[in-house]
Order: sequence, then C-alpha cells, then structure tokens
Amino acid sequence: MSPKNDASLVTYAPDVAEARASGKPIVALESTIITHGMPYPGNLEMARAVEAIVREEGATPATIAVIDGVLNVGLSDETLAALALRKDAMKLSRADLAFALAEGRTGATTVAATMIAAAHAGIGVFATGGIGGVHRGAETSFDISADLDELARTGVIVVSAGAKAILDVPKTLEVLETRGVPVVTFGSDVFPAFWSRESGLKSPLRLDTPDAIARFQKVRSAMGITGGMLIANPLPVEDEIARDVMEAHIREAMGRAEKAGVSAKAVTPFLLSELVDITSGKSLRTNIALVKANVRLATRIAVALAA
Ligand code: PSU
Repeated sequence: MSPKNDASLVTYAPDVAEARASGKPIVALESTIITHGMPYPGNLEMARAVEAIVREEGATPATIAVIDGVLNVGLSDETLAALALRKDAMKLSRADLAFALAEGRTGATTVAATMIAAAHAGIGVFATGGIGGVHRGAETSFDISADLDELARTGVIVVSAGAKAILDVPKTLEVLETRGVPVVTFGSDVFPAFWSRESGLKSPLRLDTPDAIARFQKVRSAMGITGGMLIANPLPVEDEIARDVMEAHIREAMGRAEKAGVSAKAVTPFLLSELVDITSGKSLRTNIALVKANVRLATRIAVALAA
C-alpha cells in the first residue's frame, strides 16, 4: 500500500460516491456509539434506524468506521451488522485514526475522528448522540475529550443533544467558548443535558430553523472563519429523563467507575453501560430516541445547506 494513495486509505459506499459526485446532501454518522456506546442488538437497530431517517429526509447516510485498515465512508448493511457485534474494535480519535489505517486495524470513530473523516470526504454535517467534553474531576484527572479540540479546528457541523450529563457541562461550555466554537441550541434558550432537555445553563446562541443554521454556517465560511459548530438539540419531551433523577443515577455509575478503577478512554463507555443497568434499560431507550431526533435535524440542515 502506498501511504500517499488516497484510494487505498478511503473507500466510499456506492450511494455515498454517487451523492458526492452529484452534490447531493450527505449526513455523516459515527460508529463509536455502535461499538462502545450501546449494547447489542440495540446498537444495530439504532444504526439501521438512523440511516433510514437520513434517507426518509432526502439525504444519503454515511456511517464512518475503519475496517481492516481502510476508512469506510458509508457501510454496507453486512459490514454494519458485523461491526455491531465486534468486541475488539478500537475507539479511534484524532491521535489514533491514522494508526488504525497504517496498521490494518478495525476501529470505530468517535466524534473527533468522524469529523476528520467527514471533512476529508467533503461532508459538512454530522449527527451523534452527545459529544465528549470536560469530565467531572478534570482539575485532577486532566480528562478532557479530544472532541472539543476537533470542534475548534475542523469545519463540520455536529448535531448532538448537548454534552453528556456524565460530564462537567459548565466547564465543557467554557472550553468551547475559549476555543471559539459556536454553540447553538435548536429552539431553546437553555443548553440541553443529553438525557434531559435542560442542563440549567443558558445556551450561548439559539436558532429556530435548519435554514437559519445553514445561513449562519454560510456566513462563517464567507468570513473565512474556520472550525466546526455544535448544534445542541433538546430531545423530545416524551423521551426525557428528569435531570435530578438522572443525576442520582450518574453519581451511582461514577461510584462504580471509581471502584473499578476505570480511566481515560474507557470512562465514557463504562458509565453509559452502567447507566443502562442502573435504569433497567431506560437510559438506552432515551439515548436511541435522542440520536434519532439529532439525525433528523442534521439531515434537514444538510438539505438546507445543499439548497
Ligand atoms: N453519543 C452517544 N454515545 C456515545 C458517543 C456519543 O450517544 O458513545 C461517543 C462519541 O463517539 C464521542 C465519545 O466522541 O462518546 C466521547 O468519548 P470520550 O468521552 O472518551 O471522549
């Protein structure tokens, strides 16, 4: 393999290649949420359902992962199903995306790595559940997700349900502000907290339509302002878990993490998995519902950008 040959590093699913060639809207989707964020088979059901939502809303889905050393932009259903079952997939971020390509490994892309892949493929909009951020206790652990730095440098719109409430959300917003990342809450003045519609924190910016978000992004480009943008989408009311109820569950999950000595990359997957156990599956149903809502909004933004 010649490392300089893009064709040997990246492969596009046929419908993604066709959409790229004809300038049709594409929505990038990540894969860490599949391999590290949710248990099987809910993860596969979610991955299939969100691809269907993108198509229903008039765009092409591109789920991104590294398969045997090749960056796949768009996965066949067979590959998606196989990935959802794999226990050994790496969790790839900016630091190790190219490592997996160079070493022929298989790995799922986080928000940061999916942004890099999307930008490389010319895809401007990406939907996930919730971004990584500043972890609670970061003042001693220094655990801050690479997702925040990626938002500052890579020009992709990321639609999420805010930052996961397992994080220190005020500090996460502070870092985003310092790094010059626009944080726009869709249809609300309050920044959401993933499983809950409200974090109790004011959203830095607010926009109410996909068209307005597309216009904002076009003006940023026209001004030569680089970097990404975070769209925070409060989940549907009927799916939310009240903030105080969720907070008690999070504290319990964090206690378990401390006991188990979990650190670094393993923290987020561990906490998400413990929360599914603590809430008897409710946090998973809520997670799936919020991802679906984010994907729908992301697709509407991608369609507005392409118009
Ligand atoms: N959204 C979800 N579930 C997830 C994630 C997002 O609903 O598991 C993943 C994303 O891939 C994100 C990662 O980049 O969690 C954050 O991991 P960390 O805190 O280790 O940076």
